[in-house]
Amino acid sequence: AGPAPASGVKAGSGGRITMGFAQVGAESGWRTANTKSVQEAARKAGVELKFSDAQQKQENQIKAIRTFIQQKVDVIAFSPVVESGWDTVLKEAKDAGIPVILTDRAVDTKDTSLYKSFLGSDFVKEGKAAGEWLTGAYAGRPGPVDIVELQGTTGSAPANDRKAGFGEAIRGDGRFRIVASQSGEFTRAKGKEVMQAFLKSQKHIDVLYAHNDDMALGAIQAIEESGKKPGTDIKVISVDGIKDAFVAMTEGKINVVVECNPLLGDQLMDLAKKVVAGESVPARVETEEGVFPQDKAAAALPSRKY
Ligand code: GYE
Repeated sequence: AGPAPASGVKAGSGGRITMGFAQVGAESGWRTANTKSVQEAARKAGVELKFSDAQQKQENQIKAIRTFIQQKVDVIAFSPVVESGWDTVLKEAKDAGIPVILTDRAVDTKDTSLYKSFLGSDFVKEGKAAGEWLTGAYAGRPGPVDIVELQGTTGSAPANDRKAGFGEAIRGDGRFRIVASQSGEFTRAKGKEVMQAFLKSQKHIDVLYAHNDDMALGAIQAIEESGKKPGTDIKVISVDGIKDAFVAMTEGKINVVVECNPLLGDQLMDLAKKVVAGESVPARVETEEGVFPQDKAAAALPSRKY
């Protein structure tokens, strides 16, 4: 016997609610932690989870959502791989009377009635925090400061917003110039490959800004293989805060990590139960996160949960 269903929850199968969850993929350490969090939270909350992995392809996510609609799940949650192109399938879910919760990444639809809530981070704020760390680190020092940027998945909310927030933070100061910027698709392999290309094409690089830790870790390999010291010869700024990045910080190879919390499972299950019960929920639920410069890494490492 599983846990008793929350009162007022629609009886899908024996009182349990069924959630269809369309995940982006398994591209990063962040994503792996996020998937685990959602699966464990569903088990704890007595929610029957239908889980689908889209392998970073929007068409696969749309297919998964259509399957969930056919299966008449009680609620659909998904982390949209890119921001645009969701109106049709979200309309289909709405017409079928199935509530949708966006987790982690946002969509750019103007019609906010197409989903009940968004649960995740403020990626613009993360990008800004990354940029502000940089302007602080170079306070009183001469320029120019040549930056290369490894962007996340093209068209994804975290790539768009982390770029925008960072740009905003450095814009007012002419010393900072982004000399090359390209997608590393949020993966280690691609992060390494693109960094190798940057190291060949750019005469001088002061700073690497990577939109996630996995790309930073891949890029660090490329920097080391080129005979340079990551963290010293090239400063490294990254986002997420996975354990491997904290280890790299303690080794002096990453200078700062802006945290992005993937452990959204419990909050998601709470929201899901409420929307299925017809209760009102906030349109946006934001997670709390910090900034970890290198000198805080060793103390923080043992308590990192992902
Ligand atoms: O930063 C990255 C992952 O959407 C916040 O996706 C998430 C991002 C995360 O692949 O590592």
